[in-house]
Amino acid sequence: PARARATTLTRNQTAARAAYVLAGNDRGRLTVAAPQLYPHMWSWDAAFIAIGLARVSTGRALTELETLLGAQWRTGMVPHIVFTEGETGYEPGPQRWACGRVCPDAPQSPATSGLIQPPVHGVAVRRILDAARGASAAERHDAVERIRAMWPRLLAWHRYLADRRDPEGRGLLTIYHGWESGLDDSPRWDAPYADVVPAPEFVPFRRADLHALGALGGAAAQRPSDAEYVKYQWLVEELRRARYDDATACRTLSFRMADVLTSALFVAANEELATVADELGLPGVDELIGYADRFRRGVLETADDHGFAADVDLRTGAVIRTPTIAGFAPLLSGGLDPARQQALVETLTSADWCGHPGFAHALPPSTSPSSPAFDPVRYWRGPQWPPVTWLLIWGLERSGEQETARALREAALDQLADGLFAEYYHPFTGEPLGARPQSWTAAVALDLLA
Ligand code: 2M8
Repeated sequence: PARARATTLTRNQTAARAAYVLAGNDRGRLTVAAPQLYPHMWSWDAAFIAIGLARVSTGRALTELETLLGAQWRTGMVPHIVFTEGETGYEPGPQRWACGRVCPDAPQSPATSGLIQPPVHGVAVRRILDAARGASAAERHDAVERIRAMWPRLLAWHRYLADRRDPEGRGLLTIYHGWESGLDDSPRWDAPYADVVPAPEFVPFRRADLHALGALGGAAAQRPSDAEYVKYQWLVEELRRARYDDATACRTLSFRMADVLTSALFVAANEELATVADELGLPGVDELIGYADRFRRGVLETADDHGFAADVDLRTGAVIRTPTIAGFAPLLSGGLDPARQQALVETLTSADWCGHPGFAHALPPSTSPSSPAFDPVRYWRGPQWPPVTWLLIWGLERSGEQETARALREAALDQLADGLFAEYYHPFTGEPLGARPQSWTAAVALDLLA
């Protein structure tokens, strides 16, 4: 495909347009992930959106998290989708999940999905508190009070993850569906998905995503395949049959992975929340630090000699070392010894990753271009994703890798200067792909530009 760079905005123009995009996707108490393709609230999108909104209004940023936590299940689970009432353009919709009907722990209203997503919310809370420091005394007071009020829900969320998603205490979080990883069709899930086989009587429902993206062209090549989608739908069916009960799910599901990237993000979120608790005199500091230590150990135990981390198939015991972005998890959890950290940063900037000489922007691709599974346009199988870039910049800064972080930040700002805020980008042509405008892309742009 031809290079699609139409405009290059100045940084002020980019920030102004990003704020405009978020305002356009604002539905009052929540921001839709993307107006056509994702007309609801998504859990980890909401956290990134809050990180961006914190640069505009800490109050509005907190509203985003309050809406999400308002849909929390009795178990402490924070659902991956909070459905907007009356929106029918997304499948699977609330009827398909039927959470409120089959599971006593699910809220009756709002309707939600029955899955999780990476727990980056604690990172957002920390950023909001930091942003409030520079705000007026009234805004700061309001932010502190609202963080106090949501604290029990944040702690319950982390407790749910530590207890029910790591029942054996190995320091890695279990996911029941590729959707839970946020990196839906990543090649790291190809092998486990081979064992996800829909029952012969299962009738797949019509996909809505291709239709929603239709007007942009090329949708089928940029989204997961039909074969993958049937498996995604079947896993939802399996979960519904398990009544979304964690103990049953652990026995019956045909997909059960220890997700190293989600686990590393959990480490970081625990550390961030522990500093918030410390600063505001809230309960749970030791508990949060305990979780951070346990899951950091879990993440690091999967790392090879170069610090590259791996997922574990909990059904077979197989270690999955596919070269995807998830391998860089230790840059988010921290704790690598200096030699392996240096090796991992060298891998990240090498020609197998950001440093590929053909790339339009030296940014992390979702899958290594040297992997046979790499596909430059298909979703999480190759394209560059701005929120993941943001996470790596943030992780590198926390790991003391300022120079690499700075280079990524500059490259990210160049990419975002097209002002389109696409869901993901073609690594070689710089072409925008997927939905646009995508809220989390605008949000990370706002934060990086602040
Ligand atoms: C994508 O996932 C949803 C399912 O959750 C979908 O394809 O329909 C992923 O990129 C996920 O990480 C993201 O949170 C969501 C909304 O942006 O879209």
